Amino acid sequence: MRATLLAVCAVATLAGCTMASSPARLAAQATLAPTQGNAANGTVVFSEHDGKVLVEGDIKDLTPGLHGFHIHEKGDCSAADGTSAGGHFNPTGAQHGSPTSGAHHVGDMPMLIADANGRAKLHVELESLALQGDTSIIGKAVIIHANADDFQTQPTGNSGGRVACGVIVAK
Ligand SMILES: [Cu+2]
Ligand SMILES: [Zn+2]
Repeated sequence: MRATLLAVCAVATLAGCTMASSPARLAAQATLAPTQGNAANGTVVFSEHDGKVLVEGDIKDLTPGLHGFHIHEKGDCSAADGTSAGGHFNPTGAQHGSPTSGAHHVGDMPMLIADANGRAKLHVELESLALQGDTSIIGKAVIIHANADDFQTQPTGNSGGRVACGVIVAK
């Protein structure tokens, strides 16, 4: 599709190429820093297209295994333990759950899976996230938890302490 648009653009250059300059794609990023006593750090990039948001995470220095991974309601990582970010971002008043099945908070994302070296990469498209409008995640915070998310315990998923936090800013 992109190649096609570029070809059209080349042909239409003399006419100003107005049709090919589609609106800038919305994107946002969070740079995660460890909370006190933890080491996890990395980046998460969000890009919206076709009504979905692609989430691309690259996190290092985790403990190996599963980690709850959410967007929390306040873009405030100032507390040493990350609690300043508040609860899960939940603008629709839903229950906590898995983003891939049934009811869930807007801020619920699939768990991070850290390898033996503590590295976790995530690449997933989520329909519930948005970078504009009432459910926009810009200005909220990404939180990584110490333990796995059971996707059942309300309203947290019982995933333990907060090991990293980063505010989501428009890119
Ligand atoms: Cu969380
Ligand atoms: Zn939740």
